[in-house]
Amino acid sequence: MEISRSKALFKEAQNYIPGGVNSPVRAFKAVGGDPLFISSAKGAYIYDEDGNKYVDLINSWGPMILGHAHPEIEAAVVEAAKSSLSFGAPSNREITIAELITTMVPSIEKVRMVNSGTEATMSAIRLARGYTNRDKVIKFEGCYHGHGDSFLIAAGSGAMTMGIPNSPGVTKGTAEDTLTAPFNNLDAVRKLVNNNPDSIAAIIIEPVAGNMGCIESEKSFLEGLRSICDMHGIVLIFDEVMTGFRLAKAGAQALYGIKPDITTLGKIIGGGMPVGAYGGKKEIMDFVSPQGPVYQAGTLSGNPVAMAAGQAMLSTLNDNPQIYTDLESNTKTIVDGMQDILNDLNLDYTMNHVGSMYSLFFTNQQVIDFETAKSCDTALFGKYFRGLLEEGVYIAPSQFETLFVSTEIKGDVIDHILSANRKVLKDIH
Ligand code: HOZ
Repeated sequence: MEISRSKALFKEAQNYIPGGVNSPVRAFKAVGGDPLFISSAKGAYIYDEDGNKYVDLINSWGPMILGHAHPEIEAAVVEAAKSSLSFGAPSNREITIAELITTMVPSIEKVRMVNSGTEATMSAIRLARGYTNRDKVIKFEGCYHGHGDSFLIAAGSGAMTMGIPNSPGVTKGTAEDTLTAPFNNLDAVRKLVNNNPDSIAAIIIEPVAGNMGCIESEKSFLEGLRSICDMHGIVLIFDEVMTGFRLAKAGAQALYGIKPDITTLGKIIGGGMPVGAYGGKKEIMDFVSPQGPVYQAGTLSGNPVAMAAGQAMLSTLNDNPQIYTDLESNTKTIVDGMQDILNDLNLDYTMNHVGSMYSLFFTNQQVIDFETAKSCDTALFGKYFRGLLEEGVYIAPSQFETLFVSTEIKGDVIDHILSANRKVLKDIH
């Protein structure tokens, strides 16, 4: 495969951009080789600057659930752009999307729009702290909630990929206010809560973890968190930046039947534009400024073009529930097919799969938390990644990310994914 133009662009980019990329995982450091510079994408496919075509299983890390350049979303953006790219003042679209979100996600009674998932999670814990008048938060090892200081403690995703789950630059004071527990371990949470009476403002969790690969929560674990929070006046925050509008209209909380106090959203909510949101119980959300004392603001928050994209995306999902059934069954076809290949080759790997998210882990252990995710053979993953690229399949360049299936990944595209996997898995062993 010829990627000389991507190589040249990467070299040039490093003169002006730290590491040549605007988000670390994209540098391919964990898998070796040079990152692809992308020139366009349509439907199930993404095209690099050298004209190579790949099936896209990253889908912009989740937002492109309907595939790339979806006609209705594109049209909504073009139409909105004609009336100015930004107002910095309230507009009608903000009401429409807020109403849509509160309808689709029943635990959200009021919602505040921001510009990214990181902003959403940072704001959500400030709100929880202001509401409870407490300082500490509990997060889970390997969960990633964006790059806010409080969350770069035992963080997954790019931080884990780069081997820096605790970042320099986070002050000792901030780090001390973040307590961590192993994912799926309720006893550890009970212990933290008992050892820190009346000082925990929030427990934040990805109900289906997507940032140490895809790992499902046990239902009893989430139910246990809900009852600990109720018992101790702690705000339960579900970070559904990845899972929101993906696993169901109402996200993972609908799958588990558990209502968090606050939900953070991102990715799909913007249809590919930079949008995030946090919302939840009215009583808590009314603590947000200007209604309440907890300050949070943004020049581009509620941006009209971004709201138009989000509205087109969410209303398509809301009006077509069949999308979720199809996504789930297409993902199952991929996962079952891969499992058959792994069994035929007598290979000992773990596949995790929830709805349209899945991960193949290069370990013979069951992957249920950060420790088991870390048991993976990342060098072998690198070989697998590079092999798939050669076969025209683009997956996340890290063992510690999940893959996202779009509605465009079906039929022949699935056949291509499976035949590429058969060849590559055979080759690398
Ligand atoms: N780390 C994010 C996904 N879990 C974003 C990665 C990227 O956009 O490069």
